[in-house]
Amino acid sequence: MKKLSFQEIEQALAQLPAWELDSARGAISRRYTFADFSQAFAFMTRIALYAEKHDHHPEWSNVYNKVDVTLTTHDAGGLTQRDVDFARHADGVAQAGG
Ligand code: HBI
Repeated sequence: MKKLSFQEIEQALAQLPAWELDSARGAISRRYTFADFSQAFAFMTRIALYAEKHDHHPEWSNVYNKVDVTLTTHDAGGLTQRDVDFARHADGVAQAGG
C-alpha cells in the first residue's frame, strides 16, 4: 500500500474538513460527538464491522457520547488511501445517526 503524497493528502482533507492532520506521524484524527452513549456505541459497532471487512483498524477511544478516532496505515508508516476511505465512510455513518 503506497503512502499518499502531501498533495494527495491536501486534496483528500479538503473533502474531510472535520479531520486534523498529524503530519509528523502521518495520521488523521477527529472527535465525534453523539446524543448519548448508546448512539456513540452504535457508531463504534458499525465502524468495527467496516474495519474487520476492510482489514483496516482505527486507533480510537470512547468517553460517554464522544468517540475520538485516529487513522494511519501502520504497514505503510503513514497515510494511505485506506485511511481516507475509512474517514469518508465513518463520516457517512455518523451523519446517518451512529
Ligand atoms: N490497520 N490501521 C491499520 N493499519 C494497518 O497497517 C493494518 C490494520 N489492520 C490490519 C492490518 N494492517 C493487517 O493487514 C496487517 O497487520 C497484516
